[in-house]
Amino acid sequence: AATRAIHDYNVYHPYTEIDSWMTGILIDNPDIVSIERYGQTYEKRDINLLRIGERTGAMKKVAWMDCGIHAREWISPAFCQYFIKQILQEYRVHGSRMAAMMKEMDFYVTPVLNVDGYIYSWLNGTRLWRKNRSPGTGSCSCYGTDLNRNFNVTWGTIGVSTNCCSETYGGTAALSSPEAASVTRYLEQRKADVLLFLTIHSYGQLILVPYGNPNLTAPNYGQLMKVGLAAAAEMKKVHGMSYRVGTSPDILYPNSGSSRDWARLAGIPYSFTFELRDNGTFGFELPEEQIQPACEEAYSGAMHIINHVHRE
Ligand code: ING
Ligand code: ZN
Repeated sequence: AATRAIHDYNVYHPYTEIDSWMTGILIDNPDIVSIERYGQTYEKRDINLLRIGERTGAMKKVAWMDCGIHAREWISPAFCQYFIKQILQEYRVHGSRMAAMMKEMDFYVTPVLNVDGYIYSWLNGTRLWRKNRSPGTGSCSCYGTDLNRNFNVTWGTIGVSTNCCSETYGGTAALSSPEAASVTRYLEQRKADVLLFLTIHSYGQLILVPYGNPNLTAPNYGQLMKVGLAAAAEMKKVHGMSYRVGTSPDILYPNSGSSRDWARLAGIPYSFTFELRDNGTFGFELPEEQIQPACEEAYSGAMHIINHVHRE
């Protein structure tokens, strides 16, 4: 531990640094943290999550969070790092709410889901890469499937492209990407215990609820909106920033094949997409000075939702 550099949460990190940070978190918190490799990317890199919670021996509820499904949204992996640091710090405070919560609930956090894409976005000239890094098929020579259009929920129907050069190319079939397939396979096994699915994107300052397909309505839509609006109110208190709440067709445009929609359809009761800062001034290239305030407000929104689902 003495030789390990202090991790700076206020800068963006290349994947190798996030990977060693994960190991460091494990070494520093072996009593409540484990690392689970639940899949591989197209380029055969491991997809890892950190499981965080007290080992009680009893059945526990699960809150899922994934970051970095879209490569260029760098504030998203930065938020997962901040989130993990923060919940560990709060857990160590004797008698804290987090200490009590971690007896009943585990956090499963994937700091970077689209590992290949994230690494590619750090190379020269490809900062704004979004998709994964699978090559096109047949006569199409562009790279990448949009992982957030590749899940098995009204796949390929709306707000998605069949052109493999498009930023929203949905892939050759539902779950044609190993990344979306890994998340699906993993959660199908334990979805009965998963209360919350929270997937982190940028930008736009939104809290999106299911469904992206306007023909579907979540049975608990009213409850999702109520909790989402309350989370947005908490977020506004932190630095005065406004986050809009709703389905993507209500707020922007419809889409299909997103992980949020799949999670709700699979039976996970609470499923949200966070679109973090900003509103377009810097867009995906959010300056590092804004990492901390963006994470602070997102944390208060996420914790509002987590406290709610934990009380349910
Ligand atoms: N946005 C998400 C996307 O997959 C989304 C979610 C969908 C927002 C449709 C609005 C409308 O496109 C980003 N930023 O990735
Ligand atoms: Zn995104």
